[in-house]
Amino acid sequence: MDKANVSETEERTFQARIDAEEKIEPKDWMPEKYRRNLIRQISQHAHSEVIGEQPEGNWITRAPSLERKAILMAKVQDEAGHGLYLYAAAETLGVTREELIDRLHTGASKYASIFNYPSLTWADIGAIGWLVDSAAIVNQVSLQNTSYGPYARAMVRICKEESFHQRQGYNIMMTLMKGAKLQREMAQDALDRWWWPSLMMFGPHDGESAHSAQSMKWKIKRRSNDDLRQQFVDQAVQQAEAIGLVVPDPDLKWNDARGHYDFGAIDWQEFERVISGNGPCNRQRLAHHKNAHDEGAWVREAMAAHEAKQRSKARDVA
Ligand code: BYC
Repeated sequence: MDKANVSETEERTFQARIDAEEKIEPKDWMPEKYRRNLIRQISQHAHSEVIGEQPEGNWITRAPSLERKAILMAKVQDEAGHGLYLYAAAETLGVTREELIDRLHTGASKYASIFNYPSLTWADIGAIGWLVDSAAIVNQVSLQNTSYGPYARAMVRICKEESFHQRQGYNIMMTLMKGAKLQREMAQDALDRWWWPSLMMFGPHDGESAHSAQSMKWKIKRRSNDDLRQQFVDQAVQQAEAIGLVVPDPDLKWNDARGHYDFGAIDWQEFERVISGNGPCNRQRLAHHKNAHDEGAWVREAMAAHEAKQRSKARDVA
């Protein structure tokens, strides 16, 4: 068999494994495009977790009580952990952490648009936990069944932690809505500002999504962007109503025939602006990450030196 036929056969066998719901593991044969597409998605997911620490980290020193502060610190640490699982999953595909971080810093690799908005009040911490983590859960529950083993397994643990994050966010909103007029207004203002960016988290409409068709065929993605967005809207609207919040969408209406809420048009120009680097906080988020990365250089150097010493000791013993 010539080279082209071998690769055709391998691709057919690969697709058959995917169709049979088998997990693909790091040492298995995979098409180069599958590998690259996974590195793209997993690394952007990892970057989102890490950059996503910034808007919430902004409120750790100003949390309104010791209990809220301890909870928020734990949540932000969890997000760092999610980043680590995901970078490790991406590394199993033959890319180094340095390359991934470099792509983030040069803008070659994206991260979730939502983290380019500022967290202006304490209620934003409620809105992020409630809406952003809800959106993340809806998406990530489906990714627990993604075809690449290390990514799927990372998702299982991440989803468990995200449920606690969502609860703590909703609890903040609930507490504010039981409070004084000023607190209720603060909660409503946070919902007004975070609602539309949360809908954008699911990416462009299905017809406009560049990667969806191939990613669905390879079962990297299990449900479409619009399908997941609809599930999020259906659950969030009821949660908002339950505590007296009003979703900032005049076109929002229950559709009996569809069994779902209809909702208004998303501002895709704003989405494009934010993902191309021109959102309210893009520059600040990247500068902060670069700075933290530079300041951590001595830790990486110390660890590399320690590892080299251990290796040389092991060689001496052998
Ligand atoms: N923001 O063809 P499409 C968290 C890009 S963090 C920015 O539909 P795909 C948390 C997309 O990358 C959890 N970019 O892409 C952390 C592509 O550009 P490239 C974050 C976006 O990959 C801290 C282009 O648009 N979750 O929970 O098939 C505190 C075309 O899109 C966005 C994940 O990352 C966006 N919103 O589908 C609190 C989930 N949407 O790559 C909470 C994992 C699209 O060609 N990722 N783009 O340059 C996914 O599930 C999928 O990648 C997406 C997009 C659904 C996001």
